[in-house]
Amino acid sequence: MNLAMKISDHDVLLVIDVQNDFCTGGALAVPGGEKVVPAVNRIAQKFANVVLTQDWHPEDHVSFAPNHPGKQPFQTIELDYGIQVLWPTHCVKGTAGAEFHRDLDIARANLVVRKGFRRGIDSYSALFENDKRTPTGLLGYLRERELKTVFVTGLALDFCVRFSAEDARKAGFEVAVIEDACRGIDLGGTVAATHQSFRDLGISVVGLEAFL
Ligand code: VGL
Ligand code: ZN
Repeated sequence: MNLAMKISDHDVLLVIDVQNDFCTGGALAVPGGEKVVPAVNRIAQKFANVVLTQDWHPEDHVSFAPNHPGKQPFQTIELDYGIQVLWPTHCVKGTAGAEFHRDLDIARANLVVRKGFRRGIDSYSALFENDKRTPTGLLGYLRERELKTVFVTGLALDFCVRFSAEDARKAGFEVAVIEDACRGIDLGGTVAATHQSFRDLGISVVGLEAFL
């Protein structure tokens, strides 16, 4: 039986934050982060529409633990938009850590969305920043391009992939997360919470084989 999925011109592959700082040796390394690269490259060949996101922070960003004296990475603080995890300094705009992994086939992308560039707001989702209101512009792009189904890959499964998939689903798109083209951080159960949320919202979780 041929399981190959038929990709249409209304489908888009969203590749989240496949950047050096989220790969082995990076400032906020996701275990096995670089392992998504060959999978993403293979899948991307099947899509006419590929969008990359790039985490892109100023050095004084509110999400960086060193900007909060006495705080350690992975502790949380309360901001006006809610609880914020404090991260090691990562993906500072213009640095090598913020560059895409060198083997990522970035030539396949027709759009790169940078996010997290406002000092006072973090942005996990590719659609809305962490205040849930400030748009990145991607929603308008998806609608204007008449894209209907969003396939999500990349890093990290339980943060930026999760919030991007959730926001796309809530905005009315069909959403599928290609799990073996993602890796998670898993901070105290966040991967399990991600799977539960995907079930609750009707976000499909699919395997790589369907695309090969
Ligand atoms: C991410 C934490 C902080 C991600 C980005 O790409 O999942 N996580 N910034
Ligand atoms: Zn970040």
